[in-house]
Amino acid sequence: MFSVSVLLVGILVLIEGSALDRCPSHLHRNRYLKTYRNSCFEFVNIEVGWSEARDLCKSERGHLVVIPDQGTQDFIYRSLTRDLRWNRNGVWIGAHDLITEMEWYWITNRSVIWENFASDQPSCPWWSSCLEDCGNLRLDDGGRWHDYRCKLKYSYICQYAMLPPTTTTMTTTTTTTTTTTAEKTTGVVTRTNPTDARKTNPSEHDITKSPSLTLMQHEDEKLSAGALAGIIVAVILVFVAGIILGAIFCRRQRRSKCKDETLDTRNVDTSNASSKTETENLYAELNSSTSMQL
Ligand SMILES: [Ca+2]
Repeated sequence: MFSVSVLLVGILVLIEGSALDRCPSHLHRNRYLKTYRNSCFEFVNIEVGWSEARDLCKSERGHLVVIPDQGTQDFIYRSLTRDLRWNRNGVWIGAHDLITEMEWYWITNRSVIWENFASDQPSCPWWSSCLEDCGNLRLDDGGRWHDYRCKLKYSYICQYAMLPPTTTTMTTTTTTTTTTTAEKTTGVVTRTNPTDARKTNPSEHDITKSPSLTLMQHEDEKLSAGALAGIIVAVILVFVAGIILGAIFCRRQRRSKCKDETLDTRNVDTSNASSKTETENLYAELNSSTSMQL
């Protein structure tokens, strides 16, 4: 009896959901909520002062938008102009110099390193009281930044950290069993999802991990390989025997044919000799009769 069991384990990693699904669940899903890299951005089209905008973003567990590079700047400007057709002249961003004049920080307490201020911005001329401490992205100046008085009212953009991607690991186990006896051969193929199996029979998952079962599977595979090799050798032997028998048969057929041809040739020679003797006898009788007449 041969018993063959093959255990296949596949691991499928699925990353589910779109980028918007990774935004905080309390945010409204609409055209004003967008994603870029690992952040969600909410474009708020109501006009408030900078401090109020800051507090509103914070109350939603976010912060005023931080623009650390050209890529983010392009995303914000493209969203406002091309996608949302923003009908305001400017929006509040998270840059400010509220702590120390002309030392600009983001709302996240990081220094403003990459910046997109207009050529004459930020400004603090000697004759002014330098009250312009809040950053404003100007749509009427190609998206460049200006420092504005924080009490002015503008729309604003809140930024939120994306939730980590959802990763699901699914393990699939395939078991094939074949049993062969002298009287009959039975093949059984079953596919088992271990997740379902654990639900119905918790102990089954542990059995598949048993070292003794793994050893039995290896022994079965060895037996199967031996049986296959035996079948191949038997087929080769039968094939070779057929070739040899065929060659012997053909050789005998050729010999029989040659004998027949030789016998036919001999019969022809004998017939020719007999005809020759009869001709000679007739010729002799003719000569004898001619000489008697003379
Ligand atoms: Ca200032």
